[in-house]
Amino acid sequence: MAKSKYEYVRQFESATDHHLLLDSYIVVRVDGQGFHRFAKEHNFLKPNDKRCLDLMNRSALHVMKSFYPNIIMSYGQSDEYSFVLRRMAHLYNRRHNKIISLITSTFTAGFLFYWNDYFCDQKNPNLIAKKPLKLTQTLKYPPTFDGRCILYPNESTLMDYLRWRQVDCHINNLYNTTFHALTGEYTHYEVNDDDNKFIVTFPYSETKLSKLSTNEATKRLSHTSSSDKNEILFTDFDLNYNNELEQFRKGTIITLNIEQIDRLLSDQKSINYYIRKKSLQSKNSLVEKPDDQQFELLNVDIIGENFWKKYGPLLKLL
Ligand code: DGT
Ligand code: MG
Ligand code: MG
Ligand code: MG
Ligand code: MG
Repeated sequence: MAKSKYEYVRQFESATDHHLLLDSYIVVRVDGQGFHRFAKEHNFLKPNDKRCLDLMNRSALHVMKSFYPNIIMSYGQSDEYSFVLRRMAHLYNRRHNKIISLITSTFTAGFLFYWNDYFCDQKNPNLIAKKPLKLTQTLKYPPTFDGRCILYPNESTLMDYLRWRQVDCHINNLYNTTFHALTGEYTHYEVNDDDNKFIVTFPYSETKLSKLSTNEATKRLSHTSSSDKNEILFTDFDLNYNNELEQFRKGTIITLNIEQIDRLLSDQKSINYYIRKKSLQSKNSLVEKPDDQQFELLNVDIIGENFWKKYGPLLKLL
């Protein structure tokens, strides 16, 4: 086909679309834009709206399935999710612009697509609230996410990156839990042993405890340590922070389950070949899109060594 005289402008693209360094871990982190406002406008429960966190997990799973087998681990908390690409991932020739924009828009599309499954009460039978929740069924405006791409040169910096996000989760969640207990807006979740449903209560909204204003609560918490906050929760509110859901305290790790990891490890050669070739026509059953059951959602500590020992094979695969 004849080229038009305007074709030359394509050359300008190369200046801004670089290829990410080979043989290094690519982490893409997406983060809700202005979610402070989004949470308020949609009456999110405080400090944690499990519906939103579950929806974030669902959206992340959608990303992992879409980009399988390039992403086999991710970590999410609050309004953010980090996706770890395998160091030899070769999707889109590791083009920075493609990777960052596709992962971010795939996540955002998932968040919108699955919204009703979590925020429409009739469809989310796992949550039982002790008083009617304010209607949040309908989106008031389209939520958006920003995305960034970071390269980590080795296993230990990658592990420290994930630890950093989990420490952030812990610090913010302890702060927010204490803050909203002080203001009387705290929501408590308990798992019903009989049917594993979550019972939602609002223990301080109708107590006689004097509720602090936002300013007063901020002042009360300034210069307090973690143990001060634990103490406030325990003595003033009879609340043991360790009994909060692990999902809130630790965030969520999504990985392939151990069998699936072993399966991939046993055929590293062909899977690596596939990743390099990016051939979607491959007949190899290993690269068939996995179903939801092949992934695991974990709310566990990733700061200590235990997780990394148990999931050693995962690191080998990364
Ligand atoms: P950004 O990321 O710079 O555009 O600004 P934000 O407002 O998204 O701030 P960010 O990402 O630092 O913090 C997340 C905000 O989202 C924070 O204000 C708390 C809110 N948020 C996230 N999840 C929940 C939730 O489950 N319940 C409530 N009430 N708020 C939440
Ligand atoms: Mg941000
Ligand atoms: Mg945000
Ligand atoms: Mg955030
Ligand atoms: Mg096109």
